[in-house]
Amino acid sequence: MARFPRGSSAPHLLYSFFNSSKSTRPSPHSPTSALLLGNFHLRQFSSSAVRAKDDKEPWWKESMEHLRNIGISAHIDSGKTTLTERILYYTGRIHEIHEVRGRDGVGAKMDSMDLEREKGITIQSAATYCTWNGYQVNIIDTPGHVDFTIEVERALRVLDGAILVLCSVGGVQSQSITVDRQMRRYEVPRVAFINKLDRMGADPWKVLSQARAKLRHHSAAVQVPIGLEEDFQGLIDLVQMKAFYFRGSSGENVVAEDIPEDMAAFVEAKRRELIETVSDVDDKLADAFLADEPISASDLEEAIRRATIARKFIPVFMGSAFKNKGVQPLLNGVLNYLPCPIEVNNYALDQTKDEEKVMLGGNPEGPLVALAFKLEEGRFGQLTYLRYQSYSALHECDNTLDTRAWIIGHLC
Ligand SMILES: Nc1nc2c(ncn2[C@@H]2O[C@H](COP(=O)(O)OP(=O)(O)OP(=O)(O)O)[C@@H](O)[C@H]2O)c(=O)[nH]1
Ligand SMILES: [Mg+2]
Repeated sequence: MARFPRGSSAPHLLYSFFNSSKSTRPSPHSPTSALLLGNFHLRQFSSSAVRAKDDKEPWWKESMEHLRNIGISAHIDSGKTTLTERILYYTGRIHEIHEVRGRDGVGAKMDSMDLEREKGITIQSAATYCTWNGYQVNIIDTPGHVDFTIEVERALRVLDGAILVLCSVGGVQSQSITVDRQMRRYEVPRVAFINKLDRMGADPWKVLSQARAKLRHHSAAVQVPIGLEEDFQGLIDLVQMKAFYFRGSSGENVVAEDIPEDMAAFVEAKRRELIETVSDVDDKLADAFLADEPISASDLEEAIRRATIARKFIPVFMGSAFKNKGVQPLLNGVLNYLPCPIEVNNYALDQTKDEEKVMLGGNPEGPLVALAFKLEEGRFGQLTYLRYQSYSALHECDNTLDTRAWIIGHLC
């Protein structure tokens, strides 16, 4: 499995903002303007394990490997914003946790609009970033309400991977089916997170079988909860075969312990189920499984990564964002199982060559190619959110453009 050393050079931010109030028209002759943007959903994936190694690795490769662009999507009220708040807290981006509709009246960081705070729902997608174990993770928290589906759609076009949140009580709902269909349409590899294990009636195994039946997920749990509802205490990792507890006032101290003896048989059965499910779609793991060879944690982790990036498998995580349990292992799962930008090949269409497909492999050495995926009226004028696909020409204060929308900004 691709394990990367810590402390690499800071990865480039793939989301950027520019103020379009200083617009000028782009040159129609620039190489970039010849590309018809907006076709990034034509994708292919290649895991680093199967990608041919270059003899001489380019300067940007390591920083790209340390980057994840992910979205958090699901039906309404499943806990996406609560989960994002914890992610920002554990990664040090914020120093206090505030709840959606919390008693302190402050509200979660990502629901920044007054109306969002008043209603306690997310209305617009919001982008943020954090660093975790030396990786930069760019995150888009999307709304779950059916009226704002277009916001999810826009976000999914520019993401390399996603967390699909499911409620352990409500299970798979009609909006979960819609969001999952959107993820499928944009070919986004995903991990699932079954949230709210602390709630009365929580049943993650029922939700997992619903996801298999209703969403046709080829999936298996990579964790087993220790207790449920009020008794929910921690999680057993089926790859590492360790029990994790979340101590401290906000669950910030993750403590690894041995698996409780009374759960050993159940955990063994669930690990076997995980290996069997991944073996169905991964030949290398299947060979080891059929030969009855011992399967190490790293063998299993690599196989899960290959199958997830190939969109043949969905690893299922569990927890309770509200009770501060299970968020850090989920973040590790994002790094371990979701692709980095150079494992995703997006395509643009070259207008000068009869819309010939041009592969954009996340390589920053090509001409500047970006998709303006979201416009927002802010205090300082119109903000445009860009996803860069290649950008060697990009320097501070460069003029940059989106040929389709005829927007030019001044990056400063
Ligand atoms: N018991 C419990 N409640 C939770 C959990 N996660 C979130 N909630 C609560 O569920 C409600 C909705 O949470 P949000 O984080 O706003 O959900 P969301 O998915 O972002 O909602 P939308 O963006 O409006 O679709 C809030 O009252 C949260 O406090 C959890 O793990 N357990
Ligand atoms: Mg929300």
